[in-house]
Amino acid sequence: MTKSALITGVTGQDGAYLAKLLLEKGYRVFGLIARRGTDTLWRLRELGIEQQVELINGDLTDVSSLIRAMETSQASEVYNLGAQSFVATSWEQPLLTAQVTGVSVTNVLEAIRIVNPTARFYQASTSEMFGLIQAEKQDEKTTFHPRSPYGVAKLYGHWMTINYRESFNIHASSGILFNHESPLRGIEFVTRKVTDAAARIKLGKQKELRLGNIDAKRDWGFAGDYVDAMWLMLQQEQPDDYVIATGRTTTVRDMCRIAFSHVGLNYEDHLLIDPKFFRPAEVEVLLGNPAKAHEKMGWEAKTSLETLIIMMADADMRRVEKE
Ligand code: NDP
Ligand code: GDR
Repeated sequence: MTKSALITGVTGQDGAYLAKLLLEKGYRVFGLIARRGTDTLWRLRELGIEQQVELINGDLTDVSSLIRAMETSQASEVYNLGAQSFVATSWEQPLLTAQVTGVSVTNVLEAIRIVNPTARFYQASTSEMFGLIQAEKQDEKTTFHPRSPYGVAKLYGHWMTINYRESFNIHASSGILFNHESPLRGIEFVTRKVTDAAARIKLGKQKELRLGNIDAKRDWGFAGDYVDAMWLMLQQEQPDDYVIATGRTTTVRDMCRIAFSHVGLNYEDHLLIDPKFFRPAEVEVLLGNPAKAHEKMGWEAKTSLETLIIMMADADMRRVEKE
């Protein structure tokens, strides 16, 4: 029988890649779509799957719509990727972030409990929960210390996932994913902001790039590799929590260097530091240890940062050229 999956956040970066992966595996893919004033389907269109994903209207903050989505989709796997996911915005809208990124996890878990408690659940947790890091390399046992309202909201969702597993025996897993990027990354995130700027400056459409803390270090991987890990988690006999990362960390500065040199520019000629982009509390460095995911699920990151940034810069060159 054909399996059905429900993805919240299907219009986001990960939602699009995961939908494609599940369609390739023969799933019927349902996606929760929130009402917006503008078109949000561009990523599904870029991957050529807009017609294949079955969209269900709903919002993470409206549990009745989630119950309906569970009933309509008859999903046996639910991937909760929807969130207010931009860290900087979480200081400007902390309560919205708490509702959408935090409390809504319980809405989804409740919809599962009410409609089909045998459905398997994936929660999109994050390395932002480590925040002010308590170990040089972070793994599943590292103590959390979130540094933003976003990180705090995600930590609530992480613990509710574990709590529903322990309380109701729901097959609920939490993927603690480190930063992952792609040509489908939102323009507000630093990698895409940089590759887009490199393309625009190269093509004479922009002069400078303004960034905040370029000494911050991140463990960056490719979103296409990371959605494999989400699926693998729900295929395990037992639900569990997994760190998903590359095990390498790089400064924003060096990531800029890679992007600009790929298009034949020197980033130092164009970069300006703008305090507007500094955060009230910064996560200075993140570095994940994905050993458990490798040992238990055979997962590992396949794409280097250089390959990833070049893929993104090339995609942005093509986009900007077409404008
Ligand atoms: P995006 O910001 O690209 O996508 C977020 C998705 O959530 C969009 O589809 C958005 O819909 C949807 N959404 C927002 N608010 C609501 C709402 N109220 N009701 C229903 N849907 C809503 O995120 P990513 O794809 O990058 O990330 C996916 C998940 O993984 C997120 O939860 C993120 O926090 C988490 N994560 C991401 C990491 C990364 O590096 N990318 C790392 C670790 C965790 P719309 O398009 O309509 O706005
Ligand atoms: P992050 O990603 O906050 O790690 O969250 P982002 O790309 O926004 O920032 C990474 C680092 O770059 C520094 N930075 C800037 N960031 C942005 N966006 N814009 C700038 O101009 C800029 N200048 C410097 C930031 O200060 C930060 O240190 C992402 C999101 O996808 C979350 O949803 C996810 O949970 C985490 O990754 C893991």
